[in-house]
Amino acid sequence: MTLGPEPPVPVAGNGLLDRRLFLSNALSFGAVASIASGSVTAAVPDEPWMREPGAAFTNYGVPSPHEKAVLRWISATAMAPTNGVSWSPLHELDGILTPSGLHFERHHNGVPQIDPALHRLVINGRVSRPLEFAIDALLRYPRVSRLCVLECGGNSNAGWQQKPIQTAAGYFHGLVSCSEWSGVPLRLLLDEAGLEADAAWIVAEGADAFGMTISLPLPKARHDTLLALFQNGERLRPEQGYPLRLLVPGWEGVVNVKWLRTLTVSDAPVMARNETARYTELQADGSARMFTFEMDVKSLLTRPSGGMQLDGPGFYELSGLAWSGRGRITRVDVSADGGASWAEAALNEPVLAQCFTRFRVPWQWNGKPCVLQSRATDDTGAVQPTRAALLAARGRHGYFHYHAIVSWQVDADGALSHTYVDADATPAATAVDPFDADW
Ligand SMILES: Nc1nc2c(c(=O)[nH]1)N[C@H]1C(S)=C(S)[C@@H](COP(=O)(O)O)O[C@H]1N2
Ligand SMILES: [Mo]
Repeated sequence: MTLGPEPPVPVAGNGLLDRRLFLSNALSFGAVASIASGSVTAAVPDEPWMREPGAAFTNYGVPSPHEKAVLRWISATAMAPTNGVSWSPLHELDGILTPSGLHFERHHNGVPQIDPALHRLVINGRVSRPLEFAIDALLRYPRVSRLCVLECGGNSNAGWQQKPIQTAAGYFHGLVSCSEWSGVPLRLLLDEAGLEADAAWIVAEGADAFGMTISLPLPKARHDTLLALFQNGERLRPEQGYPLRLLVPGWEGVVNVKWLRTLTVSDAPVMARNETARYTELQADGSARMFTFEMDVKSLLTRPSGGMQLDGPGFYELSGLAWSGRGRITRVDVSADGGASWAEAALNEPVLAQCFTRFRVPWQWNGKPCVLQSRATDDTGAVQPTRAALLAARGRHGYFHYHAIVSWQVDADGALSHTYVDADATPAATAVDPFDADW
């Protein structure tokens, strides 16, 4: 790294700078660039809002009216308005926590309005004592809290399409959100009910008008699965499963059953629609991928990202999110030359297993067209694949678990768009019908 007034030497192609730039006492930001709006010559004038008292206290705060464009983007059809998703605006957010009101949603048939006084959780099946719990009773059990992501298995699935989709980063990758969840370890209640010798799976059912059932292997249910009652400090939002949901850290969204009603212990999976017709994928060799519970290592640059506009050559911070359902992020590399060279990004603390990790890297843009990418590695050694490698491994029948490196094209005028850097030689197996979308 260069000291003094000299600009720092790039560590990778097209102006990527050393991640320790801001940590070094020897370097000042002024050595890189000045982004200030101007220099001050006169006294700073008072603003109108300094001359009268501000607004009164509120019982429940809401964001500034100037931030009203920061919204979830809803995709549901007019024919079935209660079956669809809403995407988290990841490109508008910073840090690792998703505000509860911006957590992505996936409902198969709307959000039930449940009276917690009437709601019950039943544990039955292969247990020695079938049990019923009122919410008030569950609130008396010991709880644990943990930060972790929840990601739909269908997140980012537009990546399987032959043409790069042009939409904001969050409206392409935002079927993932990160919260602090608090609740009762499921193990406590299973042990209280007493598991029978052949117990191997748990079939969970929600209380919405979808009649959703899904099977969860018992080891994961006993390992770290939570009966979540709280999200980001307050009780769950109705959209996230109020008053009670399963929280299965690192596993695909569909097993995180909302509005949880029954847990039936069984010796085999139930083979419901969402584990046979959906979340199961035909492979090139004729076999099918099933019960692909763990979400893979993944990352994307959120700022800047597709649809954004750079304000001329000069200094930018590249920032994004990395996560892995299998463990902790150990490293994120960023490229500004389409993957030809890489600079290691700084990881903001905390860096936790199955949680969003925020990464940042300083960048000096020279004003020429280039391609920005990020590549995450987790503590199992898994490295986020290129799109070409993912297509080669999974074929063209893919719909779920798309986690390839994301490429943002920067044009000479500073406009960013989504691009694929590898030529897409293999023809798509089937045309993707956007109205047949299912997550
Ligand atoms: N009861 C019930 N649970 C459900 C669903 C649902 O429609 N009904 N959708 C599932 C799917 S596919 C996903 S991705 C997650 C989404 O959780 P969220 O809406 O809190 O983001 O909930 C899962 N649990
Ligand atoms: Mo999902």
